[in-house]
Amino acid sequence: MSPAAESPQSAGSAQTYSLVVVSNRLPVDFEVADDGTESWRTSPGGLVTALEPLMRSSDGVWVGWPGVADRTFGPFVNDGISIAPVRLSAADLEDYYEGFSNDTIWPLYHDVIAPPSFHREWWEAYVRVNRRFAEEAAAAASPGATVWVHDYQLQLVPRMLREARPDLVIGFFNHIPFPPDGIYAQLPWRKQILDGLLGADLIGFQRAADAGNFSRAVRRLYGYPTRGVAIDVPGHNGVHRRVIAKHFPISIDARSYEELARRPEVQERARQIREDLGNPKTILLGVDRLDYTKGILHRIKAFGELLEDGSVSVEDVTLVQVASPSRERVGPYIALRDEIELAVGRLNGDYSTISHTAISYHHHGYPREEMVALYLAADVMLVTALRDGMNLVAKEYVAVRFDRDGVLVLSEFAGAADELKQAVLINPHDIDGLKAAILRAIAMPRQERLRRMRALRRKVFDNDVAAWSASFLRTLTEGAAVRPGIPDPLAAALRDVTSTGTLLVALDFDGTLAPHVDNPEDARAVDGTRDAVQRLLDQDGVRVAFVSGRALVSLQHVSQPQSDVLLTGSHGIEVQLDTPEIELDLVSAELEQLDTLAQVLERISGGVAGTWIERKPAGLALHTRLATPQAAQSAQKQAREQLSVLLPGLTVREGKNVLEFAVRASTKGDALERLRRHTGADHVFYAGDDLTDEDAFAVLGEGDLGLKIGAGASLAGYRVHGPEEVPLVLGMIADFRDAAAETPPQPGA
Ligand code: GDG
Repeated sequence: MSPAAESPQSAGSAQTYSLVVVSNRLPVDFEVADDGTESWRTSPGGLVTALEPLMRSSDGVWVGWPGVADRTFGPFVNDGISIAPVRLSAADLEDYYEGFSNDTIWPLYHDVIAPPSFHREWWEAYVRVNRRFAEEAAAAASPGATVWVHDYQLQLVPRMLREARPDLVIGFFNHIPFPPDGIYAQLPWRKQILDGLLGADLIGFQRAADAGNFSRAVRRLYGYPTRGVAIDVPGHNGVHRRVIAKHFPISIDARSYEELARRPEVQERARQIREDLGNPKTILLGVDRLDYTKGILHRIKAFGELLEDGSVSVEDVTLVQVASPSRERVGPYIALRDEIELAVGRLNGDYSTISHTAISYHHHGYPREEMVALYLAADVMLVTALRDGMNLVAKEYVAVRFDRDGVLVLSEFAGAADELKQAVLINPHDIDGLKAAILRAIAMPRQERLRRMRALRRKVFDNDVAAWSASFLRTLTEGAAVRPGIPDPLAAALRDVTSTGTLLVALDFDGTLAPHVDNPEDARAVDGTRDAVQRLLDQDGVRVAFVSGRALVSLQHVSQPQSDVLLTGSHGIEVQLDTPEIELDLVSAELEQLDTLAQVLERISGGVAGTWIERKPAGLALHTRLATPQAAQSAQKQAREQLSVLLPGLTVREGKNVLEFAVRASTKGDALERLRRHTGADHVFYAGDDLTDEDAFAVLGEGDLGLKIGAGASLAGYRVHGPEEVPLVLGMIADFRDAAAETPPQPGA
């Protein structure tokens, strides 16, 4: 696409989004061709692939730097993804990116393989640029939005964001290792960085050891209590905020790699590569960014010694090394390139023949197809990192090998070693051990190769990048702490929206007015709810409704509503709107479907402990709250599969530990629309806690207000901690209306 028009002001977008991803680089690069043509090029990485569907479907935006200095771009949409570019000057790049990020944090976090440089002006640039990213993210986030910040360049953003926007749910993922305390403690700004990260609700790491290192640093430098993955951070008002620090090993889009590998032209290219190399018996392959963490020199040394002592010959074995250009203006990288190229040159000078090259060395970036062809051609993949957060190359090699052949030699210092245990694991510092591992890989019998690769592939395909991002976001939005009390922005919005005009106050019951309990019939609203509802019922121009997924008789039983509360049950299939009777209509075909549904679910539930059936007027619910997670999953899967064949027209709805099937499609959104028509309200206030309440939030418009109870991704504009806050909120609405009624209208208002 063509570039968005440059805007003279800040790139901050007026539009806001419920999901904001923040990373140093955007998933698109700004490019200027030789003829001066400007364009945006998508740079497809695992992260984009993982987040793309989510970004498209869930109203998301990506905030980051577009890869060119000193240019200001307005927000734009590329390939269905909203983009909010952050401007960086050439000086920012030098000090914040090349300096503090890549020459202070990167070497420090990778076990000081190279000595980190500490410069105060770099730190100042890091703070300044992090603030810019935080401001852009805050401007792009809608009320209560989820913000996911990525990587070591942006460690101060979570705290800055929290201060600017306490309503946000904030996650951070660190793609590189987090060092042990003895090393971390060298950082002059060690406390500021920890504080920056602790602004997040969830901090994700690649390995359990990284999360442990982080928690220990927090304990030692701040003395905050930590238990397991939880860290209790003292807040201003004496209330602790719980932060979770946990490992979420990143992965790749394994299927897309296999799909590429299966293409005939890619396989043909793999054959061609082998032929061009002189048909050696064994191709060894290394693919890395040219970086001192990757152990490229150790690999070359081991291979050189194998040639020298005659264990392998250049006719039989070739090492292909792709070292893609990286951070070419950072001092240690310039020196490393010289060292590697000197070593490669020496070795080739000593051992190559006219027909066979010892090391086929390439300092280029290649298209992904070429990388996949190289993986396919390689008999042995060498991943010899001295320290690596994960190492995606290892996983890509495994994903590509649909023939189940090939041997992965993997450093135990790469995060991937935690999962890929069937690789040949090595310590790259132990050159003799590395040589022995290479020889073992070259000679490994086919049966053993297939057995290992099969197990490796299962790991990589079961835990792909979609599973990774889903698991991170689930933990973030379900587990993230929402503080008790009424946030100021909510109070202000309540005043704006609810104090005048006719108002419908529609409330979900379970999880909103009443805490969730094991036995649904025991659910009761928290103290103070009844009085607060009564105050609203006594107001002029206010109607109150309960909106529930429960059957209406059950809702009546547990909520014991005052007689003028409007009721809708079974997601709007049953209503009682100023009538003595419950209204419901089902045709005979629907009644028959209901019978079949009951038979199927009873059979499944009978076989799975901890599950039970709840009958509803137009459907049935399969509850799994008391089952083990595996049993719950299996029961739900059976129900979905069997019913999708027997009764394909059913409406299926998933809630917390419950799967509901209905013969009549209706949602809480339908219920709310009906209530709005019935009451003719100017404004609607809706509060709910569950996935099914999202349908109601979805039908709210301008002049309405949605309140999500508890954590979790939501379309609602505001959230509170739990049912305890709801009577307070209802009381505030009554207060605001009382106050508005007492204040005479202002002239001209
Ligand atoms: C950081 C962490 C963590 C490389 N050369 C070419 C090319 N690549 C691709 C590879 C792979 C990616 O770049 C490199 O990922 P790695 O994981 O191996 O390493 P880092 O770049 O250091 O990444 C690391 C990762 O973040 C994710 O969290 O695993 O530990 O250091 O996908 O295939 N791709 C193409 N041409 C090349 O020449 N197309």
